[in-house]
Amino acid sequence: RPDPGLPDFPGLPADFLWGAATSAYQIEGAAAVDGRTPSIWDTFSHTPGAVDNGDHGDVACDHYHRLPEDLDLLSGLGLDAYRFSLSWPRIQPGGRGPANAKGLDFYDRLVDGLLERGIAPWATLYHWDLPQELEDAGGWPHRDTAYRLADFAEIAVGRLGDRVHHWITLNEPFCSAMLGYHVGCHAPGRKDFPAAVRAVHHLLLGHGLATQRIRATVERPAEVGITFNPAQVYAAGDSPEHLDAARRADGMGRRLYLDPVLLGRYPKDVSEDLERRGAPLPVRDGDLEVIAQPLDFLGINYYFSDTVAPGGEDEEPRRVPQPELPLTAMPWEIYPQGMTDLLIGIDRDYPTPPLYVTENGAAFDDSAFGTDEDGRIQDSPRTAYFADHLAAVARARLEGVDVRGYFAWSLLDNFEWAYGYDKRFGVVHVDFETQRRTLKQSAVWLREAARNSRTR
Ligand code: PNW
Repeated sequence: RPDPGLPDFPGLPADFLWGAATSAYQIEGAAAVDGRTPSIWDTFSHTPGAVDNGDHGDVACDHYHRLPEDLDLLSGLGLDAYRFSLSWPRIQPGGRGPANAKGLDFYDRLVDGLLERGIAPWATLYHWDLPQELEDAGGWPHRDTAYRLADFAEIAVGRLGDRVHHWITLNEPFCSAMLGYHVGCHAPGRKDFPAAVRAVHHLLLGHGLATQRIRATVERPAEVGITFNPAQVYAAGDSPEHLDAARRADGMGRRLYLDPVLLGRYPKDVSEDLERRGAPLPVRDGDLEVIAQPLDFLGINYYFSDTVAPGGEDEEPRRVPQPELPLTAMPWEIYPQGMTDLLIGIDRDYPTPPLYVTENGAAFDDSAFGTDEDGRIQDSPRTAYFADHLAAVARARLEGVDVRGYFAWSLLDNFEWAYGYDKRFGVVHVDFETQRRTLKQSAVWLREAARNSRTR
């Protein structure tokens, strides 16, 4: 019988996949251990002024040295799947050449530990930690980097593909390209729009090449997908100018990524716009066939929506704050219906493979919440965020969208990129002085909600 106070999600089937997610640079630490070389995030985070409080991932959650404890923690949450990423500079230092045995051994232990505990491993190949040497050779704006990703995929899948059956090539190429090479708030911190547009194309090319390589390497059937964070855009008004601003924001934030991968072509309005802005997509003959490999699933990360109006910088659409919406600590607006609309829109606009929400979650100032008698942080706003967004996923399913799972971001409080350790997304609290882990109430809620939905 469902516990009182535990919401039921009538749209979610009993075999819905419940998981939690992390990424390598955000949790592992052990930055210079066992042959790992620097990634662009090591360089960037050690650049004065780049990350809040001068934080970096040298130690992070020290997950590399605390693997058994963290696996037990995860096991205690009773989830079906764990999404993690592989550190490229740990597995293939410098981004070229032979594999580093000690780096691969770590992921062997991780995967075996998950399987022993009955948790399905979902591996992301690239969650932003490009080997610095590849950046020095030109990074993602340089075409060769796409081929390097395919070689890395072969190493990773060659070693783990007998046990890992779900592979995600890229996490959020929008962030890698636009935040890394245009806005400059993420590694490598460049501010060069034409370079960022070249990065978009080469990331997607790398995705296609890696997908081909995974399928050529692994004997057992592997499911391959990619994770996007497509913008969910609303127009702030009805005027033709407003609708045009929304079209452009949707073009740069959603269609620029989904069209090539799912339709095999770039959106014409967007590529013309990019040419006009002196930032053409460097497409060569045959690239789009590579990029549009059939996929087994599509990963969607959702945190917030965008409402836009004309008249931003460089004639770009401008984001209009929605003051009636509550905020997380980021501060990001909380709008669960945006997730329903996003999933329905993707299903409507594309021939989509099965969808999975590969990230969703919220940062809150946990120090403002009390603790219960078990020492658990009473993070009810985070629990409410999960509950409201799972309800939003359930509504999309009831509308016929084939969304099959949900990964909470994140298992642990971790290195939140440009914001460092102050922004806490974990369902497990981490004391970064002592490395002590403590469950938050949201973790217990997730466990119970998953169990409830399975036995309904
Ligand atoms: C995602 N934005 O990043 C990443 O996949 C995670 O590694 C990260 O910790 C999580 O979301 C929370 O931020 C994003 O500025 C970073 O729009 C920035 C943005 C979106 C997603």
